[in-house]
Amino acid sequence: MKLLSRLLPLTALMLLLAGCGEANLTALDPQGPVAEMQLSLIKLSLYVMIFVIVVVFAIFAFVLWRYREKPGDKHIPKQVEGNHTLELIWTTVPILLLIILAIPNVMDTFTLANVEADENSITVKVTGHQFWWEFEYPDHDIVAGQDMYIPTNTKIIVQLEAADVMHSFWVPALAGKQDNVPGITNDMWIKAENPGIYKGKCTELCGEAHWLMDFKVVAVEPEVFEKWVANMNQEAEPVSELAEAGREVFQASCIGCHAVGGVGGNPVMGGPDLTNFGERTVYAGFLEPTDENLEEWLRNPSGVKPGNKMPAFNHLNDDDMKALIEYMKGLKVLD
Ligand code: HEC
Ligand SMILES: [Cu+2]
Repeated sequence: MKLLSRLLPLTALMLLLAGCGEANLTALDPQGPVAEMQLSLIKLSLYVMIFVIVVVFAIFAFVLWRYREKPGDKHIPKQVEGNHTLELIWTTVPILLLIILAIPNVMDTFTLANVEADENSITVKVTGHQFWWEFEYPDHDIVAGQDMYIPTNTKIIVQLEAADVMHSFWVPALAGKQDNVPGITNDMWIKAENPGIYKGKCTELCGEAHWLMDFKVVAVEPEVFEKWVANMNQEAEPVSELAEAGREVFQASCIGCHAVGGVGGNPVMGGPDLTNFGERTVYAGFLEPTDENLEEWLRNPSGVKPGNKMPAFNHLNDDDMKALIEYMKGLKVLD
């Protein structure tokens, strides 16, 4: 009963922590060959460790029981020094286990380090900024913000860089972490088997809003990717008169920092490319995509995401704000 009362809170805690996992934000449900390789290495190491623990504890328990003190038996056991057979066993078995671990580890390390291009691979330069992500496609002359679009079943060569401080690129369903370091390019590759939206996080403490520096890898069929590429260098037509008016506000206040359709932006103090902003599933990396959230973001960005570098536009009147929001929601490239 006492044991049970101790185990219950522990079980409750475990269930609670299990609930912390977000869909897609797990390395245990791999969605591509890189994550699959890494998970199989994790599993292999785990099995080897479990084997060692079970064997050691079994021998330990047996010896405790077999050589326990027996009532009345006061004689000193036979004193032995060294045992060749035992020594041979406990030297060879660990060596064998290490070889079992080493072979797939070394093989996979080479496979994972191979960032050589193949005939249909695509290169994406990923730059971490405080506190957002930039995805540049040098072969296609495209820059995208926050959402990294990739075609399915295609090798994506990822070149990691940082604009300010260190960040770290992690899309658990597709691959393990790799750092973005200022002045250095770190290479890795990923591949997604199925279309889907895979969540990513910055995993290097990079400042106040580090924990909100989320992004998405959006894997789409190759035909959809072609369409995306073709449309990312042009601005969507405003859908209404209101959006047209919003476009003017945008041209006057925002274009100097945010590019749309390849025009505008600022490499030093600018923010994410907004060409396909209307297709974001979250705003600024983490906000539910509602008009209210967008307005709150525009009026008081650092109240929503502490320490970020976007200036507040609280001076915009209600009409301009409404028009601007209408325009921004219409910035789409896929429909
Ligand atoms: C001085 C440069 C600057 C100006 C001017 C500016 N922004 Fe930004 N903006 C940023 C930066 C930097 C970020 C990234 C903030 C972050 O998430 O850390 C950003 C982020 C955003 C985002 C979130 C983007 C996303 O991909 O989810 C939106 C929306 C946005 N800005 C809209 C606007 C609008 C509309 C205007 C004009 C009214 C504007 N910005 C003016 C710098 C600027
Ligand atoms: Cu970061």
